[in-house]
Amino acid sequence: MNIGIIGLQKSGKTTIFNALTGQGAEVSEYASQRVEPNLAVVEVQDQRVASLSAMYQPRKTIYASVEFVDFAGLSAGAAEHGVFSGAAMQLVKNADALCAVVRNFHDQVIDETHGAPDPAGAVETIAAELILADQIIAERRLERIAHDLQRGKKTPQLSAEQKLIERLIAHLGEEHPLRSLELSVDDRKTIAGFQFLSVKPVFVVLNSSEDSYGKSDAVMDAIGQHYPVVEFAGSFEMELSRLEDDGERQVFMLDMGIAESARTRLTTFAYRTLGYVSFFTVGKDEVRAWTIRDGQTAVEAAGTVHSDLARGFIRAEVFSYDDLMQYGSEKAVRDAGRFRVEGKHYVVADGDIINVRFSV
Ligand SMILES: Nc1nc2c(ncn2[C@@H]2O[C@H](COP(=O)(O)OP(=O)(O)O)[C@@H](O)[C@H]2O)c(=O)[nH]1
Ligand SMILES: [Mg+2]
Repeated sequence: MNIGIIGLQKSGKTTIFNALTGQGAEVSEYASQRVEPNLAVVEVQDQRVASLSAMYQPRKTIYASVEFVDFAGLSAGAAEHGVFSGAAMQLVKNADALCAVVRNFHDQVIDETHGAPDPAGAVETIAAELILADQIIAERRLERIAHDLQRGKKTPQLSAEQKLIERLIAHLGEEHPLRSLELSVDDRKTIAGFQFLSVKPVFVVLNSSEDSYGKSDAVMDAIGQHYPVVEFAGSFEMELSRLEDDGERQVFMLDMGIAESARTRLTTFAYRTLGYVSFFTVGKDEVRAWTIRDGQTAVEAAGTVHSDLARGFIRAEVFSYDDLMQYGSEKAVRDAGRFRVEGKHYVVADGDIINVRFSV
Protein backbone atom coordinates (compact mmCIF):
# COMPACT_ATOMS: atom_id res chain seq x y z
CA MET A 1 0.00 0.00 0.00
CA ASN A 2 1.26 3.43 -0.89
CA ILE A 3 -0.08 6.50 0.90
CA GLY A 4 0.54 10.02 -0.36
CA ILE A 5 0.60 12.65 2.38
CA ILE A 6 -0.87 15.90 1.08
CA GLY A 7 -2.09 19.10 2.65
CA LEU A 8 -1.76 22.86 2.73
CA GLN A 9 1.58 24.45 3.42
CA LYS A 10 2.79 24.17 7.01
CA SER A 11 -0.02 21.87 8.08
CA GLY A 12 2.60 19.51 9.55
CA LYS A 13 2.85 16.97 6.72
CA THR A 14 6.55 16.38 7.24
CA THR A 15 6.06 16.27 11.00
CA ILE A 16 3.43 13.54 10.57
CA PHE A 17 5.67 11.77 8.08
CA ASN A 18 8.46 11.75 10.67
CA ALA A 19 6.10 10.55 13.39
CA LEU A 20 5.01 7.66 11.17
CA THR A 21 8.39 6.65 9.88
CA GLY A 22 10.78 7.64 12.65
CA GLN A 23 12.76 9.61 10.10
CA GLY A 24 14.21 13.05 10.68
CA ALA A 25 13.16 15.00 7.60
CA GLU A 26 13.44 18.75 8.07
CA VAL A 27 10.37 20.53 9.41
CA SER A 28 10.03 24.28 9.43
CA GLU A 29 7.55 27.07 9.92
CA TYR A 30 9.16 29.01 7.09
CA ALA A 31 8.64 28.52 3.39
CA SER A 32 11.21 26.11 2.04
CA GLN A 33 12.41 25.69 -1.50
CA ARG A 34 12.87 22.00 -1.15
CA VAL A 35 10.62 20.19 -3.57
CA GLU A 36 11.78 16.60 -3.65
CA PRO A 37 9.50 14.32 -1.68
CA ASN A 38 10.42 12.34 1.43
CA LEU A 39 9.86 8.63 1.02
CA ALA A 40 9.79 5.83 3.57
CA VAL A 41 8.64 2.25 3.71
CA VAL A 42 7.46 1.08 7.12
CA GLU A 43 6.43 -2.31 8.41
CA VAL A 44 2.85 -2.84 9.47
CA GLN A 45 3.22 -3.92 13.07
CA ASP A 46 0.93 -6.92 13.14
CA GLN A 47 1.02 -9.04 16.28
CA ARG A 48 -0.29 -11.99 14.27
CA VAL A 49 2.87 -12.10 12.18
CA ALA A 50 4.99 -12.18 15.32
CA SER A 51 2.92 -15.04 16.74
CA LEU A 52 3.11 -17.03 13.49
CA SER A 53 6.82 -16.48 13.37
CA ALA A 54 7.18 -17.74 16.94
CA MET A 55 5.25 -20.88 15.99
CA TYR A 56 6.91 -21.74 12.64
CA GLN A 57 10.41 -20.46 13.41
CA PRO A 58 10.98 -19.55 9.76
CA ARG A 59 14.25 -18.37 8.29
CA LYS A 60 12.55 -15.15 7.23
CA THR A 61 9.68 -13.16 8.68
CA ILE A 62 8.20 -10.51 6.44
CA TYR A 63 5.65 -7.99 7.59
CA ALA A 64 3.31 -6.15 5.25
CA SER A 65 4.60 -2.71 4.43
CA VAL A 66 3.20 0.71 3.75
CA GLU A 67 5.03 3.31 1.74
CA PHE A 68 4.59 6.94 2.76
CA VAL A 69 5.36 9.82 0.44
CA ASP A 70 5.51 13.38 1.80
CA PHE A 71 5.20 16.34 -0.55
CA ALA A 72 5.65 20.03 -0.81
CA GLY A 73 2.46 21.72 0.36
CA LEU A 74 -0.47 22.95 -1.64
CA SER A 75 -2.06 26.32 -1.43
CA ALA A 76 -5.36 27.50 -2.84
CA GLY A 77 -4.79 27.81 -6.57
CA ALA A 78 -2.22 25.02 -6.54
CA ALA A 79 -3.86 23.13 -9.39
CA GLU A 80 -3.83 26.16 -11.66
CA HIS A 81 -0.19 26.80 -10.88
CA GLY A 82 0.71 23.33 -12.03
CA VAL A 83 1.58 21.99 -8.58
CA PHE A 84 0.16 18.62 -9.57
CA SER A 85 2.43 18.20 -12.53
CA GLY A 86 6.11 17.41 -12.39
CA ALA A 87 8.13 14.54 -11.06
CA ALA A 88 7.19 14.86 -7.40
CA MET A 89 3.49 14.81 -8.09
CA GLN A 90 3.94 11.79 -10.30
CA LEU A 91 4.46 9.91 -7.05
CA VAL A 92 1.19 11.18 -5.60
CA LYS A 93 -0.52 9.95 -8.71
CA ASN A 94 0.76 6.45 -8.00
CA ALA A 95 -0.57 6.47 -4.44
CA ASP A 96 -3.35 4.06 -3.50
CA ALA A 97 -4.80 6.61 -1.12
CA LEU A 98 -4.28 10.19 -0.05
CA CYS A 99 -3.81 11.24 3.54
CA ALA A 100 -4.74 14.90 3.93
CA VAL A 101 -3.04 16.55 6.90
CA VAL A 102 -4.82 19.61 8.27
CA ARG A 103 -3.50 22.06 10.84
CA ASN A 104 -5.15 22.25 14.22
CA PHE A 105 -2.41 24.09 16.08
CA HIS A 106 -1.34 27.70 16.49
CA ASP A 107 2.13 28.87 15.62
CA GLN A 108 2.93 32.54 15.55
CA VAL A 109 4.84 32.53 12.30
CA ILE A 110 2.43 30.18 10.53
CA ASP A 111 -0.64 32.04 11.77
CA GLU A 112 0.83 35.29 10.43
CA THR A 113 1.65 33.93 6.98
CA HIS A 114 -1.14 31.41 6.46
CA GLY A 115 -3.86 32.59 8.83
CA ALA A 116 -5.36 30.99 11.91
CA PRO A 117 -5.91 27.22 11.74
CA ASP A 118 -9.12 26.24 9.98
CA PRO A 119 -9.06 22.45 9.64
CA ALA A 120 -12.51 21.98 8.13
CA GLY A 121 -11.82 24.78 5.65
CA ALA A 122 -8.47 23.21 4.76
CA VAL A 123 -10.17 19.92 3.95
CA GLU A 124 -12.49 21.75 1.56
CA THR A 125 -9.60 23.60 -0.09
CA ILE A 126 -7.69 20.37 -0.62
CA ALA A 127 -10.74 18.61 -2.06
CA ALA A 128 -11.35 21.54 -4.40
CA GLU A 129 -7.73 21.52 -5.58
CA LEU A 130 -7.85 17.81 -6.38
CA ILE A 131 -11.03 18.35 -8.40
CA LEU A 132 -9.51 21.31 -10.21
CA ALA A 133 -6.39 19.33 -11.06
CA ASP A 134 -8.59 16.62 -12.57
CA GLN A 135 -10.61 19.17 -14.53
CA ILE A 136 -7.40 20.38 -16.11
CA ILE A 137 -6.39 16.83 -17.07
CA ALA A 138 -9.85 16.03 -18.43
CA GLU A 139 -10.16 19.19 -20.45
CA ARG A 140 -6.75 18.68 -22.01
CA ARG A 141 -7.77 15.21 -23.02
CA LEU A 142 -11.04 16.45 -24.46
CA GLU A 143 -9.21 19.02 -26.60
CA ARG A 144 -6.87 16.32 -27.80
CA ILE A 145 -9.79 14.09 -28.76
CA ALA A 146 -11.55 16.94 -30.58
CA HIS A 147 -8.34 17.60 -32.45
CA ASP A 148 -8.02 13.95 -33.50
CA LEU A 149 -11.66 13.75 -34.52
CA GLN A 150 -11.23 16.83 -36.67
CA ARG A 151 -8.31 15.25 -38.42
CA GLY A 152 -10.57 12.39 -39.43
CA LYS A 153 -9.37 9.84 -36.86
CA LYS A 154 -12.91 9.04 -35.83
CA THR A 155 -13.17 5.59 -34.26
CA PRO A 156 -15.91 4.16 -32.06
CA GLN A 157 -13.43 4.03 -29.17
CA LEU A 158 -12.51 7.66 -29.54
CA SER A 159 -16.14 8.75 -29.68
CA ALA A 160 -16.92 6.65 -26.62
CA GLU A 161 -14.00 8.17 -24.79
CA GLN A 162 -15.17 11.65 -25.72
CA LYS A 163 -18.56 10.90 -24.14
CA LEU A 164 -16.91 9.50 -21.05
CA ILE A 165 -14.62 12.48 -20.58
CA GLU A 166 -17.57 14.82 -21.03
CA ARG A 167 -19.33 12.93 -18.26
CA LEU A 168 -16.30 13.32 -16.01
CA ILE A 169 -16.10 17.03 -16.72
CA ALA A 170 -19.78 17.51 -15.93
CA HIS A 171 -19.34 15.66 -12.63
CA LEU A 172 -16.21 17.60 -11.70
CA GLY A 173 -17.95 20.82 -12.75
CA GLU A 174 -20.49 20.19 -10.00
CA GLU A 175 -17.54 20.01 -7.60
CA HIS A 176 -17.86 16.29 -7.06
CA PRO A 177 -14.77 14.07 -6.89
CA LEU A 178 -14.49 11.30 -9.46
CA ARG A 179 -14.62 8.65 -6.75
CA SER A 180 -18.33 9.44 -6.35
CA LEU A 181 -19.07 8.88 -10.05
CA GLU A 182 -20.34 5.48 -11.05
CA LEU A 183 -17.99 4.05 -13.65
CA SER A 184 -18.05 0.71 -15.43
CA VAL A 185 -15.01 -1.53 -15.42
CA ASP A 186 -14.35 -0.46 -19.01
CA ASP A 187 -14.66 3.22 -18.10
CA ARG A 188 -12.14 2.70 -15.33
CA LYS A 189 -9.74 1.07 -17.75
CA THR A 190 -10.12 3.92 -20.20
CA ILE A 191 -9.24 6.56 -17.63
CA ALA A 192 -6.63 4.60 -15.67
CA GLY A 193 -3.79 6.11 -17.67
CA PHE A 194 -4.77 9.70 -16.93
CA GLN A 195 -3.98 9.34 -13.23
CA PHE A 196 -6.82 11.39 -11.91
CA LEU A 197 -6.44 12.37 -8.27
CA SER A 198 -10.03 12.69 -7.11
CA VAL A 199 -10.72 9.01 -7.79
CA LYS A 200 -8.40 8.11 -4.92
CA PRO A 201 -9.77 7.48 -1.47
CA VAL A 202 -8.96 10.31 0.92
CA PHE A 203 -8.72 10.26 4.67
CA VAL A 204 -7.86 13.13 6.97
CA VAL A 205 -5.31 13.49 9.75
CA LEU A 206 -6.25 16.27 12.15
CA ASN A 207 -2.86 17.50 13.33
CA SER A 208 -3.49 18.91 16.80
CA SER A 209 -1.31 20.70 19.27
CA GLU A 210 -0.47 19.04 22.55
CA ASP A 211 -3.04 21.24 24.29
CA SER A 212 -5.93 20.57 21.94
CA TYR A 213 -5.31 16.86 21.36
CA GLY A 214 -8.37 14.82 22.33
CA LYS A 215 -10.53 17.91 22.71
CA SER A 216 -11.52 18.43 19.12
CA ASP A 217 -14.90 16.71 18.96
CA ALA A 218 -16.64 19.48 17.03
CA VAL A 219 -14.00 19.62 14.29
CA MET A 220 -13.69 15.85 14.16
CA ASP A 221 -17.45 15.59 13.70
CA ALA A 222 -17.55 18.27 11.02
CA ILE A 223 -14.80 16.62 8.99
CA GLY A 224 -16.06 13.14 9.81
CA GLN A 225 -19.33 13.80 8.00
CA HIS A 226 -17.42 13.72 4.73
CA TYR A 227 -14.18 11.85 5.35
CA PRO A 228 -12.73 9.24 7.64
CA VAL A 229 -10.66 11.26 10.10
CA VAL A 230 -8.10 10.44 12.77
CA GLU A 231 -6.39 12.80 15.21
CA PHE A 232 -2.66 13.07 15.84
CA ALA A 233 -0.58 15.30 18.07
CA GLY A 234 2.00 15.73 15.31
CA SER A 235 4.97 17.38 16.99
CA PHE A 236 4.52 15.43 20.18
CA GLU A 237 4.30 12.12 18.31
CA MET A 238 7.30 12.98 16.18
CA GLU A 239 9.28 13.40 19.40
CA LEU A 240 7.84 10.14 20.73
CA SER A 241 8.97 8.24 17.66
CA ARG A 242 12.51 9.40 18.38
CA LEU A 243 12.68 8.20 21.96
CA GLU A 244 14.98 5.24 22.29
CA ASP A 245 13.59 4.09 25.60
CA ASP A 246 10.32 2.15 25.27
CA GLY A 247 9.41 2.61 28.91
CA GLU A 248 9.85 6.35 28.69
CA ARG A 249 7.74 6.44 25.55
CA GLN A 250 4.94 4.52 27.26
CA VAL A 251 4.88 7.03 30.10
CA PHE A 252 4.55 9.98 27.70
CA MET A 253 1.87 8.21 25.68
CA LEU A 254 -0.16 7.34 28.73
CA ASP A 255 0.10 10.92 29.90
CA MET A 256 -1.32 12.15 26.60
CA GLY A 257 -3.99 9.46 26.34
CA ILE A 258 -2.36 7.90 23.28
CA ALA A 259 -2.83 4.12 23.24
CA GLU A 260 -0.64 3.15 20.30
CA SER A 261 2.14 4.58 18.17
CA ALA A 262 1.25 6.95 15.34
CA ARG A 263 2.35 4.30 12.86
CA THR A 264 0.14 1.57 14.29
CA ARG A 265 -2.84 3.89 14.60
CA LEU A 266 -2.51 5.18 11.07
CA THR A 267 -1.92 1.83 9.40
CA THR A 268 -4.80 0.22 11.29
CA PHE A 269 -7.00 3.16 10.38
CA ALA A 270 -5.92 3.04 6.74
CA TYR A 271 -6.53 -0.70 6.45
CA ARG A 272 -9.99 -0.34 7.91
CA THR A 273 -11.18 2.73 6.04
CA LEU A 274 -9.65 1.75 2.71
CA GLY A 275 -10.94 -1.80 2.99
CA TYR A 276 -7.66 -3.69 3.03
CA VAL A 277 -7.19 -7.08 4.64
CA SER A 278 -4.16 -9.25 5.37
CA PHE A 279 -3.64 -12.90 4.63
CA PHE A 280 -0.61 -14.94 5.56
CA THR A 281 1.65 -17.55 4.03
CA VAL A 282 3.53 -19.76 6.47
CA GLY A 283 6.29 -22.34 6.37
CA LYS A 284 9.78 -23.23 7.51
CA ASP A 285 11.26 -20.89 4.95
CA GLU A 286 9.11 -17.84 5.41
CA VAL A 287 6.21 -16.39 7.36
CA ARG A 288 4.77 -13.48 5.51
CA ALA A 289 1.84 -11.05 5.58
CA TRP A 290 0.25 -9.88 2.34
CA THR A 291 -2.16 -7.05 1.72
CA ILE A 292 -5.19 -7.25 -0.56
CA ARG A 293 -8.49 -5.43 -0.84
CA ASP A 294 -11.47 -6.69 1.05
CA GLY A 295 -13.55 -8.79 -1.35
CA GLN A 296 -10.63 -10.09 -3.41
CA THR A 297 -10.65 -13.76 -4.26
CA ALA A 298 -8.27 -16.66 -3.71
CA VAL A 299 -6.90 -16.42 -7.23
CA GLU A 300 -6.29 -12.68 -6.83
CA ALA A 301 -4.55 -13.32 -3.53
CA ALA A 302 -2.43 -15.95 -5.28
CA GLY A 303 -1.53 -13.35 -7.90
CA THR A 304 -0.19 -10.95 -5.30
CA VAL A 305 2.23 -13.64 -4.15
CA HIS A 306 3.33 -14.55 -7.66
CA SER A 307 1.72 -14.34 -11.10
CA ASP A 308 2.49 -18.06 -11.67
CA LEU A 309 0.31 -18.95 -8.69
CA ALA A 310 -2.65 -17.16 -10.26
CA ARG A 311 -1.98 -18.51 -13.75
CA GLY A 312 -1.65 -22.12 -12.63
CA PHE A 313 -4.10 -21.91 -9.73
CA ILE A 314 -5.60 -25.28 -8.78
CA ARG A 315 -6.94 -24.72 -5.29
CA ALA A 316 -6.24 -22.88 -2.06
CA GLU A 317 -5.81 -24.65 1.25
CA VAL A 318 -7.08 -22.29 3.91
CA PHE A 319 -7.34 -22.07 7.66
CA SER A 320 -7.69 -19.06 9.88
CA TYR A 321 -5.15 -17.46 12.15
CA ASP A 322 -7.68 -17.47 14.99
CA ASP A 323 -8.26 -21.21 14.63
CA LEU A 324 -4.55 -21.87 14.60
CA MET A 325 -4.13 -19.95 17.82
CA GLN A 326 -7.14 -21.65 19.37
CA TYR A 327 -6.18 -25.24 18.44
CA GLY A 328 -2.45 -24.76 18.76
CA SER A 329 -1.16 -26.49 15.63
CA GLU A 330 -1.97 -27.07 11.97
CA LYS A 331 -2.67 -30.71 12.75
CA ALA A 332 -5.12 -29.83 15.50
CA VAL A 333 -6.86 -27.42 13.12
CA ARG A 334 -7.27 -30.29 10.63
CA ASP A 335 -8.49 -32.68 13.30
CA ALA A 336 -11.09 -30.14 14.33
CA GLY A 337 -12.36 -30.02 10.76
CA ARG A 338 -11.41 -26.37 10.41
CA PHE A 339 -9.05 -26.85 7.48
CA ARG A 340 -10.66 -25.95 4.16
CA VAL A 341 -10.05 -26.39 0.47
CA GLU A 342 -11.28 -23.43 -1.56
CA GLY A 343 -11.60 -22.61 -5.25
CA LYS A 344 -10.67 -19.59 -7.35
CA HIS A 345 -13.70 -17.53 -6.39
CA TYR A 346 -13.38 -17.91 -2.63
CA VAL A 347 -13.38 -14.45 -1.05
CA VAL A 348 -10.34 -14.20 1.20
CA ALA A 349 -11.00 -13.16 4.81
CA ASP A 350 -8.71 -11.09 7.00
CA GLY A 351 -6.43 -13.47 8.89
CA ASP A 352 -6.64 -16.37 6.44
CA ILE A 353 -3.55 -18.53 6.21
CA ILE A 354 -3.31 -19.69 2.63
CA ASN A 355 -1.33 -22.28 0.74
CA VAL A 356 -1.91 -22.19 -3.02
CA ARG A 357 -1.67 -25.40 -5.02
CA PHE A 358 -0.75 -24.61 -8.58
CA SER A 359 0.79 -26.02 -11.70
CA VAL A 360 2.29 -24.16 -14.62
N1 LIG B 1 2.59 23.12 17.92
C1 LIG B 1 2.67 22.28 16.89
N2 LIG B 1 3.47 22.60 15.86
C2 LIG B 1 3.54 21.75 14.82
C3 LIG B 1 2.79 20.54 14.79
N3 LIG B 1 3.05 19.91 13.64
C4 LIG B 1 3.93 20.70 12.97
N4 LIG B 1 4.23 21.82 13.69
C5 LIG B 1 5.15 22.86 13.29
O1 LIG B 1 4.67 23.46 12.11
C6 LIG B 1 5.76 23.78 11.23
C7 LIG B 1 5.53 23.15 9.90
O2 LIG B 1 5.62 21.74 10.01
P1 LIG B 1 6.04 20.84 8.78
O3 LIG B 1 5.89 19.44 9.21
O4 LIG B 1 7.34 21.27 8.21
O5 LIG B 1 4.85 21.23 7.78
P2 LIG B 1 4.66 20.89 6.22
O6 LIG B 1 4.99 22.13 5.49
O7 LIG B 1 3.20 20.58 6.10
O8 LIG B 1 5.52 19.72 5.89
C8 LIG B 1 7.01 23.31 11.94
O9 LIG B 1 7.60 24.40 12.59
C9 LIG B 1 6.50 22.29 12.95
O10 LIG B 1 7.34 22.20 14.06
C10 LIG B 1 1.96 20.23 15.91
O11 LIG B 1 1.31 19.19 15.98
N5 LIG B 1 1.93 21.13 16.92
MG1 LIG C 1 7.03 19.48 4.46
